[in-house]
Amino acid sequence: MKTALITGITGQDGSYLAELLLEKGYKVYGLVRRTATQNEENIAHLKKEIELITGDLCDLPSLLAALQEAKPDEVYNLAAQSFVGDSWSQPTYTAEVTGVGVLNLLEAVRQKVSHARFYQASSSEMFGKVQEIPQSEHTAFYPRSPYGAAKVFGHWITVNYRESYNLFACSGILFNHESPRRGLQFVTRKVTDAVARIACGLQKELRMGNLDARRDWGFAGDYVKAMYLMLQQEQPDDYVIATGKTYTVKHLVETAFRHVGLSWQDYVVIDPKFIRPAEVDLLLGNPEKAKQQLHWEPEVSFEQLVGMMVESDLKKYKGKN
Ligand code: NDP
Ligand code: GDR
Repeated sequence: MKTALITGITGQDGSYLAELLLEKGYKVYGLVRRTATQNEENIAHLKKEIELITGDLCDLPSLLAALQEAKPDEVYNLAAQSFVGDSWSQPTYTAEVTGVGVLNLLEAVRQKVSHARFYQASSSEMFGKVQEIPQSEHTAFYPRSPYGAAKVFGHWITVNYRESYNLFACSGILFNHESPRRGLQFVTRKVTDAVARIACGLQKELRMGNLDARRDWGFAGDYVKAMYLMLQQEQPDDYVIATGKTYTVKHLVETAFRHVGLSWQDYVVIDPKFIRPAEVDLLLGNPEKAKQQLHWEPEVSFEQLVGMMVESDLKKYKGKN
């Protein structure tokens, strides 16, 4: 039986990855932060099957202890301050968790379980200002936020540990991926949650930022399969994971409102509060390498994804008015 340690197990991706690895017969450990309130909604259904270890990416001793306890064959580093918008108001914190935190975990792996395979959650936000369309493993990085800059550090330090210490370390450069478990701050879930509330008579308007930004949106359940596949290859490498299709935020809004038979123009208000100091205008990934080498394909379309998220939010609010 293989053993995996997942950091960020309480997040969107952590919970889907834990399900996948349990299905494959892994023993799964999850690193969780000490919190004053319970925030384990995404993993509540898995609590009997996984082992949780308290630790923090910013606390090296806790990482060393976690690896000593779990002795994993595979380490998936999904933990991060992951909300781009907040990375301007908390830039140092974001750099420490999302950037230096990766180094802490790599160092702990090197010292405790140097045979283990390591996955780093890199991001299409590293591409930032458009250098090339579509973006592939060869596209230059030009991050546009403290989050993007921290992820570039995390990405390169992973490459550096692979080349310096011969660690089996991979980075997945994942484009936006969403699900009913997505945090409410992110644009897809903010929109589907608001559409459900509006349809149920619980909310009157939806305040949004830049509707012209374009994103390559996929389904988180599909994307965690790519993480697993990367660590099963003969050689460690980096891969872009994307759908190869891009849509505007406006199209997302339109699709979600249409799903409940409403017209978005009647409800959406532009609020400068949600406009970012610098924007990533266009993300469109080229997943060819992953298709060829990992035999990975996204299965859920954009329409299906938005429909799935609106339906899940509707279920929550129906009958609440
Ligand atoms: P979430 O924001 O849903 O989850 C982040 C997780 O990190 C949570 O479990 C959170 O714990 C944990 N965490 C935050 N800070 C720390 C810390 N200091 N120490 C330990 N754990 C911490 O993110 P996603 O699941 O969406 O994304 C997973 C990873 O993939 C992230 O690294 C993200 O940056 C990256 N990524 C995501 C993409 C996406 O579209 N979803 C695309 C590309 C990359 P808590 O519950 O306590 O807050
Ligand atoms: P992103 O995701 O920044 O791409 O990072 P987010 O959903 O926050 O924003 C996507 C785009 O929508 C625009 N936008 C708004 N965004 C939010 N959150 N709220 C709004 O009201 C709003 N109005 C317009 C944004 O300006 C942006 O252009 C996500 C995170 O999961 C990262 O961790 C991950 O690395 C990248 O995806 C790939």
